[in-house]
Amino acid sequence: MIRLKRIHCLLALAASILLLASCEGNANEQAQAEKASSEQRISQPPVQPVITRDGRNVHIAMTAQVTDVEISKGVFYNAWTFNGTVPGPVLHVKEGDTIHFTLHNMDPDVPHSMDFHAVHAAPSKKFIDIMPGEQGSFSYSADTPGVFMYHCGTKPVLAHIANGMYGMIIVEPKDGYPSDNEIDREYTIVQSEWYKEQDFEDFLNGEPEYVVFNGTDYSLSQPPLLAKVGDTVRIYINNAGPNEVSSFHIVGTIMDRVYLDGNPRNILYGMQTILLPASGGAIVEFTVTEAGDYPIVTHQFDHATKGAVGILRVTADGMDNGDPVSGH
Ligand SMILES: [Cu+2]
Repeated sequence: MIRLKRIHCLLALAASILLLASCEGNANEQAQAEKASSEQRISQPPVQPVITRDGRNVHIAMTAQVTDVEISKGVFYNAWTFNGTVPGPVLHVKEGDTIHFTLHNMDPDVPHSMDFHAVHAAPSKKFIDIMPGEQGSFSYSADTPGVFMYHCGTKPVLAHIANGMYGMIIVEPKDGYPSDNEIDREYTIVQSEWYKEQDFEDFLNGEPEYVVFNGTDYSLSQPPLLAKVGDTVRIYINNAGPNEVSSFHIVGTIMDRVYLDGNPRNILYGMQTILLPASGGAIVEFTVTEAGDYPIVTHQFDHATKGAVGILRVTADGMDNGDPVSGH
């Protein structure tokens, strides 16, 4: 198993031995102290993002941090996160806004960065690494409406996404969606995979241990999502991967409208299942006509069985009736 967080310590140890051969004892002590400190499992409390608006300028301040997150009941993963949660916070901006983004890297060991799929930007200038303990600020305009992934883009990207550094940014169209006035309820779902903790070999060649919605294998069933009979429901969905596609499906209904990648011009009608590539997003809308529990799944049932199941509970008054969830 490769412990990525320790690579720099090993490099420091190697450098110390090469460059300070005459002080071998001191170098070894220093390297060992660094190694010991980096091997302490830290868990930094979640820090709330700070988001303020000034006209068409949106200021977003986020953290990169190491935090234990619960991925199944009683199962914790020492994750690399944005703001201490996986997925990171859902960001909302409007088409035409300028995003002024600041990333504070609280991780004591590893550089991190931010890659917004919602913007045009030179990655070599705007998605650059922020060193441990430092912060960086970047500005970009959000000119394309949609439902986009954001993620850490630091190499190896696979490790940073598999360890939890991703989330959803919604760029609302300047004129809204054609169906806005029909929507009664909205939810956001990010699908992703969990592998063996901090195990790059498993990220690369293994199978996910969990495939989840919103970070855990129970987040959308305990408690269930809710709707009232007759409601039209909108779900913003994004598949963070890092490796698998999603075959997004809601049992017992048909998606009346789908906006692929959340663009109002990419509209499809009457869809049973939508394919979301890794990083892909969509808005799905449907009307629930009968009371009951509607499972939300990826129709790749190995992945659903590994956790990617939610429940939309539809009741006469839209309140939870407290029944045990019934689902797939
Ligand atoms: Cu990162």
